[in-house]
Amino acid sequence: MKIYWIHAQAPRRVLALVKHLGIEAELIEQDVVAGQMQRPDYTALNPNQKAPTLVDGDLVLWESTAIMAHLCIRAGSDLWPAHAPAEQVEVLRWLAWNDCHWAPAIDAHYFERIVKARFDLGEPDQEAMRGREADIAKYAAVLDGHLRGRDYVACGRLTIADFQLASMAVYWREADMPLQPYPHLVRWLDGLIRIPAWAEPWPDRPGP
Ligand SMILES: N[C@@H](CCC(=O)N[C@@H](CS)C(=O)NCC(=O)O)C(=O)O
Repeated sequence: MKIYWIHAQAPRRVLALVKHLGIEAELIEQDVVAGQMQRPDYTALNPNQKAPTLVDGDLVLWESTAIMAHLCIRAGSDLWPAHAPAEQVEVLRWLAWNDCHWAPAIDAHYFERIVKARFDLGEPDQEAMRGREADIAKYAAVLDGHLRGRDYVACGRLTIADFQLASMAVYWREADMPLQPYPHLVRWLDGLIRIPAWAEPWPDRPGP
């Protein structure tokens, strides 16, 4: 099995899961700055020219959510509840909520503060971050309310929904995301970081 990745939040979910489940895979970093994902051989695998991409025998799969589900099925892990339809619905609700509401609310802070610094893309655009703060307040309140009395987002245990929702929010302090007023959300994020594979997901460097 091969997994193509870059140092960014969607591949981070997949790399953390690979490590957490002890899956054997060849992890191949792509040079995003050199445009490696725009090359024809990579584009043939992933026409979006993004990471992650998984190749498992004849299966070529992109979208980190689908890749996480595939890895769980292959490893027999209930982080994706393949044999429990009601739990699947519960996890799917949060995966969809992430992609439609939570990620778009927090991605400006993640991009402006984390990605720009990582890839040397210049100064953060304060206005871009300020423009998202109303949405952050709205959706952080939803997640915080849900996490009151819960340690995980779905099914009362760790699932791929936790990795999905936390992949940008894990950087909330460095990214200045205004999440301090949401104690249950902060407790959940601080709890996840005690999972070794979540705290250190990268094959080639320490830290989150
Ligand atoms: N929805 C996709 C997102 C893929 C994506 O946007 N990947 C980003 C990194 S988080 C990427 O490859 N960016 C590099 C680029 O756009 O050139 C997934 O979950 O896999």
